[in-house]
Amino acid sequence: MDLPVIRTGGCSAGSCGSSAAQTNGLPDDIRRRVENHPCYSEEAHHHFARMHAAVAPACNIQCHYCNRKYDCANESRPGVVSELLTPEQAVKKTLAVAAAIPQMSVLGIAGPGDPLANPERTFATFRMLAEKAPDIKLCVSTNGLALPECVEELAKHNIDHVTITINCIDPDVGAQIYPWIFWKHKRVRGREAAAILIEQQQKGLEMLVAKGVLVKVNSVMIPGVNDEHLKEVSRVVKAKGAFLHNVMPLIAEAEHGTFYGVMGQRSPTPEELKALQDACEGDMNMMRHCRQCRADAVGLLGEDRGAEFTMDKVEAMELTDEFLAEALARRAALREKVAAEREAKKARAHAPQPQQAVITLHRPSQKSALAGRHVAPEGRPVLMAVAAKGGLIAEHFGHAREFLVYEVTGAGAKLVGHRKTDLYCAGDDSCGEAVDVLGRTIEALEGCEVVLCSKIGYEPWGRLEAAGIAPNGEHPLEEIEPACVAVWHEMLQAGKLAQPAPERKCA
Ligand code: CLF
Ligand code: SF4
Repeated sequence: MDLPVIRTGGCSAGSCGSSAAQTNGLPDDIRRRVENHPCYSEEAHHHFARMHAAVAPACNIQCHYCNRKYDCANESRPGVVSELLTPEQAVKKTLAVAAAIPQMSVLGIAGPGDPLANPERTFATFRMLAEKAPDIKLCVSTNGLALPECVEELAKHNIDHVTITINCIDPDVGAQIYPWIFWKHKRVRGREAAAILIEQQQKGLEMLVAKGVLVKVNSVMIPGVNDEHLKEVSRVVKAKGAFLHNVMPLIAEAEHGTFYGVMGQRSPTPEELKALQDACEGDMNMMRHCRQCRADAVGLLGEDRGAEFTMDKVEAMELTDEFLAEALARRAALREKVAAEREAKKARAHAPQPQQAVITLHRPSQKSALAGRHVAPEGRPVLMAVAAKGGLIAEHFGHAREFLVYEVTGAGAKLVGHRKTDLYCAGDDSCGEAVDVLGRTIEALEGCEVVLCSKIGYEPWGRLEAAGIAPNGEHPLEEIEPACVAVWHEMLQAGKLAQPAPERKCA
């Protein structure tokens, strides 16, 4: 059956996502559990893929940012879930994807409704897949209403990663987000509904943490409704043991037919989103690389290969035991290769950096404490957009579908978000139509001062410069963070960081 969908959050309304993605400094057992998960580890998202099995059509609540005739708000990118799958179909599709994409490490169930409002279908899918492909991690994203009664079952199925979409802990705020819930065979509305949902979410979070399950909390930032309140949400869920918090922007367009879309509720700007994520961060892991995936997403975060794996194509494949064993071996080999590359990267990162200033000290007492330590020079932070592939600056400017945005200082480069773009260069005769697309791409890069890419054409180079963004193609195939820091140092030496960021001109 074809199921058109607008998604607001597969991982429940965008209920999945984070930059805890910082895995350094974690205890070994936790690091091992997240290092190949593209959502729980920022570094992993450069190397590993996930897919979502759309087996869960029903939902037990209504969110104002979701139109279930289309898709789940828990994963907020508008689009259609083209196929609703049976558990058997979902397992076959997962095996086919995992055979074709050795980076595949996670199967998530994130909609199009709520996975735990469809427990038989959800758990049957996980059970069958675990038998056929035990190396694939299982992941689920829920609004949390049915979570407490599902915790035992989740643990029994070895589901180690659970995302709960928590948009509020105050029923008065919740009443502005959730018009109703379906609870104990009745529809409950308004503040009472929000209070029940909040209680279930918090209880579910505590129960999962007590079981040792890694919990990520997704929150949809709704300006004027819960934006300020999310700082308190972040503090509370962190105190209860959530591993990661993912604050995602509301997507509300009238054409999606959602309440917020129709009522003209605005989405946050990238600057507002970053400011809130920064405010929530403290010492909590914040996810900054979430792509608000569809409930039937396939591939690396930021790419969608779903069209390659429609059920008619999957049904035509013969997945013999031998074929599946070979696929399993290919995935294992890829994981070993990535692990070796990461070790090599870590070793390079620990080597002294030529750009860093070394303190030279004269007093003996200072020498003993500080001599030889590297100190980052001072200069203002710079936002840099990167056309990336596999953790490297490996994408042509005109081929980039998105740019990763890093905040760079002398101390390092930190991923703070991404900007989607229409493809500028289609590599065909459509170039004549591409000029407006380039303008939109430049607009999407608002706030960035530099764009790093592997290559860039003459025309976009000039347009970027005219808009006050410096194109940079001097670090092709280099690792992102060191290259960004090198560019920052060049800017520092050129005296560009003494003044405030230049004002942007119109693209
Ligand atoms: Fe899917 Fe969610 Fe699992 Fe990831 S997505 S169920 S945790 S495997 Fe990831 Fe997608 Fe963001 Fe979700 S990028 S929307 S956070
Ligand atoms: Fe839609 Fe239900 Fe997901 Fe809310 S929880 S976004 S209503 S599917």
